[in-house]
Amino acid sequence: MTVGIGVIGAGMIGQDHVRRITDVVTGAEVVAVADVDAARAEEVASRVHARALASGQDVIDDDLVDAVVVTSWGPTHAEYVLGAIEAGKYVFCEKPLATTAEDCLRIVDAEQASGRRLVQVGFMRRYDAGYRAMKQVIDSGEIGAPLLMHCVHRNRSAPESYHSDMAVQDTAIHEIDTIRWLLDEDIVSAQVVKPRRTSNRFEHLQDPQFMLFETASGARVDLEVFVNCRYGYDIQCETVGETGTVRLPDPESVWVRGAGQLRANVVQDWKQRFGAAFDLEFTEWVSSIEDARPAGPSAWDGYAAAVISDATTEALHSGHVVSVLLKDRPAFYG
Ligand code: NAD
Ligand code: ISE
Repeated sequence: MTVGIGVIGAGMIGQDHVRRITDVVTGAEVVAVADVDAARAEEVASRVHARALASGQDVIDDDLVDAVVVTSWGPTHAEYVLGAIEAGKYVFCEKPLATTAEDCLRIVDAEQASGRRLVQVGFMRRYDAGYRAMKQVIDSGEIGAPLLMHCVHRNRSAPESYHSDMAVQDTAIHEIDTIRWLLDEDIVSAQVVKPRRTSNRFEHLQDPQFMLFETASGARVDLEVFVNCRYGYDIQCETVGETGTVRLPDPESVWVRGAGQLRANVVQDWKQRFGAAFDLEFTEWVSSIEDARPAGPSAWDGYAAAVISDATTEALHSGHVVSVLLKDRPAFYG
């Protein structure tokens, strides 16, 4: 069986996923593409001999489309995910699932009403080899109960359109999901500390930010978000347990000795850093559709991340520790 995929949103990551589905993943083919920029949709569709359709809804309704990939701007995600559920089609949605917790809940409710797991959220770190190895160590009990986690999320630079709330909504949302998944528990409170700001930023931006999370068991997580670090794309994570620690490896790079120096390169963007994770994410997603057994990050994970993100945004503005108030997880989500 070949899974026919329709892509809504042919921008930076949409194009990368179109290439990936075509060149890397077996058992799937891009059959339709839509973008509000019709010329862009046409161009991207033509690269893979797919059809450019007039709207996202046309992609959802198309008979050749078995599954939908949503890679348009965040505020448009909810409409397309709800449309795909309504049509009874599997849908992979890049983060965020929706830009409000209310919209995430509407998706969770609609999916439950449909009676089947149809939605997967693009939290690709769960597919990164380093994070997977870290989870294995934590789950094995080898380092004892996790007590602390230290995380770093650095981007080389952020455009003028990037504002202070995006440090959590767009950037730290990856760690929010990763913390929940690695520790297998929810985050119960958030706090944001504002350090001295880098001069390499647009005036309106608070950068860096220092976030502190507390989990249900009392473990504490600190996260530095620094989106104008200038030197590269740098993701770090160390979990400290009662009897040991486990740390994410740096991406593979050769060591160069010369001119009196010993150096290794730093990757420059998320495409390079998580390319292999994205490949595996799509490979496993397509297999899960073939087997009709969805297993990746769920709509519930998207909802939880949105609620935690809202609490963290409130913490940024208030300067207070803000509690996270999640609804009870329905049995539907295991
Ligand atoms: P982008 O601006 O490059 O692309 C978005 C595309 O969506 C544009 O071509 C735009 O014309 C199109 N679009 C906007 N509204 C639309 C609509 N209503 N219907 C159809 N098309 C529409 O943005 P991007 O960087 O590709 O990001 C897209 C999404 O992917 C965002 O939600 C972003 O957060 C997410 N993203 C995830 C990662 C990751 O690491 N997982 C990395 C980058 C982006
Ligand atoms: C971007 O949207 C991503 O998802 C990247 O992984 C993250 O590092 C970046 O800060 C976001 O803007």
